[in-house]
Amino acid sequence: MRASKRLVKSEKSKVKSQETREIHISGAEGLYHLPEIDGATRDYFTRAMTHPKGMPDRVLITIERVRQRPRVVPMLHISTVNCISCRDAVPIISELLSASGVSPRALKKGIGVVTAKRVMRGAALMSCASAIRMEPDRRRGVRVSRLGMDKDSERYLARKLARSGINTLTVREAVILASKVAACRDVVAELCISDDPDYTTGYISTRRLGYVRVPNIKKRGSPHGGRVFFVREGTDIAQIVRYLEETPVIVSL
Ligand code: WAQ
Ligand code: MG
Repeated sequence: MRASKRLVKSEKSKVKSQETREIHISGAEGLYHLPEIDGATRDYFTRAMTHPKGMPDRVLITIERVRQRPRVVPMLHISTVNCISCRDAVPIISELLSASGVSPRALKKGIGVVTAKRVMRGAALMSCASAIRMEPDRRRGVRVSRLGMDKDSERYLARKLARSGINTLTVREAVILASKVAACRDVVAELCISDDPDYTTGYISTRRLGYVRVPNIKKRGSPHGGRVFFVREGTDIAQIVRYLEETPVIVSL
């Protein structure tokens, strides 16, 4: 699902390039069995129409048959760091990502992406050492799709999150996405900040550290956010993009 809104005239004059006229409101994707599709489509529609970023004037819901058997990847271990103010967030993120092989340059540029004025629909791919942007379309980014979780793992995850009072669709979907991304050998780490103005918890994730939640990663009310996947230097980008966008993946315990 993808919901967007065109800017009105007065807002338009402030933006220089044509493509920025459409703003991204929300997007979501999943893997479903045929009998679930009717309900899932309605849920996506409701989400599109009730998003805190406003009312969209275009909602696209694409349904595609997937013939390939999904690859099963492990769910990341979940933890939360103590971060009481957004001033503390950068040092915390820096320490975690540096320890995972992200260079200071890539770190700085990556933070720039997730705090930039213009919110991308997908994620940036960034070389973890040279900080070069690698995604084919830098305006759109790479959209992770065809991902889900098996029912048993979903129940386990929901119970686990409920014990910490964080059993929300937002967290469950983020854990699933981060687990699919982390299972890609050529991705070193992920950094995520929600673009929802009132959602101030972000995360960093790596195969080794797992899914590390960072509360107060941004100021309340900020409409900025995004995702960066730091990739191994000199890797086959087309192959990574194909995995993220097209390979069906089920996250499991
Ligand atoms: N593929 C790639 N990038 C995406 C995708 C996707 N499927 N979905 C979202 N993004 C990018 C895009 O640039 C968005 O602007 C940005 O991420 C944020 O998306 O444990 O809700 O859906 O409490 O706003 C983190 C949960 C929630 C932390 C993240 O992201 C926690 C969230 P949002
Ligand atoms: Mg959002």
